[in-house]
Amino acid sequence: MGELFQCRRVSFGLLVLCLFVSLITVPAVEARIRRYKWEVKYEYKSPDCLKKLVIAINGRTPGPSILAQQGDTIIVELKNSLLTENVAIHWHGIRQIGTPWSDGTEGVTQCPILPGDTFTYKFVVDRPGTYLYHAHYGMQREAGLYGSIRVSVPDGVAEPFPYDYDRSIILNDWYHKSTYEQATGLSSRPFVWVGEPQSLLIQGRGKFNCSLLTSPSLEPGVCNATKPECSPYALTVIPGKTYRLRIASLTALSALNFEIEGHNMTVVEADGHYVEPFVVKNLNIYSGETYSVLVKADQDPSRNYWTAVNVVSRKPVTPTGLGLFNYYPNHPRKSPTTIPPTGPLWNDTEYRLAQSRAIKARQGYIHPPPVTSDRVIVLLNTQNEIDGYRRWSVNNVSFTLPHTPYLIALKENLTHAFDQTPPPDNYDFVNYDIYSVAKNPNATSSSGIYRLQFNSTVDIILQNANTMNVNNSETHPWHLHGHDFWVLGYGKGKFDMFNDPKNYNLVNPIMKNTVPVHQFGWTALRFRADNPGVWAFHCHIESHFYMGMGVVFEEGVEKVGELPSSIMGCGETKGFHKP
Ligand SMILES: *[C@@H]1O[C@H](CO)[C@@H](O)[C@H](O)[C@H]1NC(C)=O
Ligand SMILES: *[C@@H]1O[C@H](CO)[C@@H](O)[C@H](O)[C@H]1NC(C)=O
Ligand SMILES: *[C@@H]1O[C@H](CO)[C@@H](O)[C@H](O)[C@H]1NC(C)=O
Ligand SMILES: *[C@@H]1O[C@H](CO)[C@@H](O)[C@H](O)[C@H]1NC(C)=O
Ligand SMILES: *[C@@H]1O[C@H](CO)[C@@H](O)[C@H](O)[C@H]1NC(C)=O
Ligand SMILES: *[C@@H]1O[C@H](CO)[C@@H](O)[C@H](O)[C@H]1NC(C)=O
Ligand SMILES: *[C@@H]1O[C@H](CO)[C@@H](O)[C@H](O)[C@H]1NC(C)=O
Ligand SMILES: *[C@@H]1O[C@H](CO)[C@@H](O)[C@H](O)[C@H]1NC(C)=O
Ligand SMILES: *[C@@H]1O[C@H](CO)[C@@H](O)[C@H](O)[C@H]1NC(C)=O
Ligand SMILES: [Cu+2]
Repeated sequence: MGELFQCRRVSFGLLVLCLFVSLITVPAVEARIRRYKWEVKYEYKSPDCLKKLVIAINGRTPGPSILAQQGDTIIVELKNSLLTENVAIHWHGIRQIGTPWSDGTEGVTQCPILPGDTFTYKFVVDRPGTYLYHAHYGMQREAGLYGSIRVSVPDGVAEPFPYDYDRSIILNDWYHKSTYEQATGLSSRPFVWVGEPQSLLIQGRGKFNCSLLTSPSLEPGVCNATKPECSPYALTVIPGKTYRLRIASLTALSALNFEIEGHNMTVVEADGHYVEPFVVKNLNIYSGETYSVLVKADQDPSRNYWTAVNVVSRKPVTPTGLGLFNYYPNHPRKSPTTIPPTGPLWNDTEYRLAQSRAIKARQGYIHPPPVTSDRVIVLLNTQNEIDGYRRWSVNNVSFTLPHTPYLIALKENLTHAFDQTPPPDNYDFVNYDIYSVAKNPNATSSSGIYRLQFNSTVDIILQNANTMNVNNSETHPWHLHGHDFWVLGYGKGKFDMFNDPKNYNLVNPIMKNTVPVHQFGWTALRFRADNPGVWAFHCHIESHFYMGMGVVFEEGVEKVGELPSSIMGCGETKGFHKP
């Protein structure tokens, strides 16, 4: 039986009273307010044993976890102590219904938070599930500014699967070069690619092989494999118990595969939605996605097992990231003597496509999609150049963020703040060969946005294509702000406007906020434009978004309440900032 939640805003932006209604009982649950005081600061850390500058929250990376219950109001007072750098934090997977200004997307929903300033985010977590937070300014996320959000069901509500313990694990890739050096290379002519990451991190810990460092100028101890800080993450389990692992990926580049040696996993949640359970040996996970899997500690308890992450979809250069599945009471530092899992073949696109297709909404928790849509937007993903600068484009338009955030520009009628010409809804799909190197050396860049009819149903077809290298296409995980969308289907090759929609899953499609478009393939999504605000939709690969791989949707902006002046102060909004 599905639950039904009724939330009523009793005092705008302050308190949301949620009533949980079931067929049997009607208990009233008053939502709580959870306050956090965070200071964002550069610190020296050694996540993979090499000491470098990272951005930490209250001294930690990953930052503190937000643990809340459905309907709670989260208040984060964020102090920017970066000295010379702006910041903004996005609450990934939280729809921000009624609070679009708290989405944390610099240039879209707010001005950046200046060094020394304190900014308060305030929003309601209206659905249970596994979510994330991370920096959304420049390429700052890669510097370590991220963490997890876990929203539990209300008291007295049972989840549709039993488990004994609940653990959150964030997977990441890790670069030794600073985000500045990477961003500079990406926006240079000639182009300097960031390359593959040096390490893979499990819950903020990895192990770089210090012997690979050749620079004689390094002071001793800069790379130190015995630092406790970079000892492998140990997940300690009690024999016989079942663990819910909330696995999330916030990689800058890599698609990952997660595996626990000798243990199967049952997938039960994706991006905050219950999944019709299915068993996997290993799980593909793309940047911005979250999954819950159930694992039973039912193997020989006399030893520990590896947890392993491997790069898939790109030819791996980065070594396997390792952690320990530690059976109590074995020592949590005792490595198994077995060979760690190497994951599926990195280039097995069929395997990844099949796993994507296996993710369906759980019986009893299906929210059926509208059967038709009002508008179809096809987004061709290509790599190209603008005046010799390497870019990513969508329908030949490479996205650039305006200096004045859209939300403010639209509410205040600042029509000069961004390009008023909307980007195209389509591309020349009759003549465009998705398998050949893009022949468009001069794409255009634009800050134009898609304006959606409020409450209309919108289909998005993500169409992948060849990059600027022969026979090469990349996996792009697309993330939508402010919404969950139904995943109607995945396909290979060029989307067929007439036949492919006939095979859409309108029965039990999963709802998600992040979805991959596989190499040379397409992915079809549907959502209802019912959340007043301005929302980014972009590739979650840090360098791709930085290079223009994104779009912005506006819907019902006239319904948005009065904007807080704290989000203003940049671009054309300087005069609106009343401190
Ligand atoms: C670390 O790198 C060195 C130098 O290339 C190599 O000899 C050694 O086997 C590597 N160690 C591991 C654990 O991979
Ligand atoms: C490496 O780290 C260990 C453990 O913290 C410490 O005892 C040792 O002195 C460090 N080595 C160097 C060269 O700094
Ligand atoms: C994992 O699942 C596969 C396929 O269902 C099965 O053959 C295998 O025995 C399972 N392994 C474990 C450790 O349960
Ligand atoms: C996948 O890559 C391996 C080497 O990494 C190669 O041997 C194999 O032929 C590739 N398979 C396909 C289908 O391209
Ligand atoms: C912006 O324009 C709309 C529509 O013309 C109008 O209703 C609204 O009052 C204007 N807002 C401001 C701040 O001028
Ligand atoms: C992109 O623009 C170029 C140059 O104007 C044009 O040749 C190409 O066909 C366009 N590509 C698409 C997919 O519309
Ligand atoms: C691309 O644009 C540049 C600068 O506007 C121009 O010099 C060049 O000829 C153009 N290239 C092509 C292939 O159109
Ligand atoms: C949005 O559309 C749905 C379906 O047509 C309708 O039930 C709902 O009342 C509409 N909501 C608003 C706010 O217009
Ligand atoms: C690209 O792929 C096609 C089809 O698989 C193949 O015929 C061709 O030789 C490949 N080209 C290169 C340069 O690898
Ligand atoms: Cu991408």
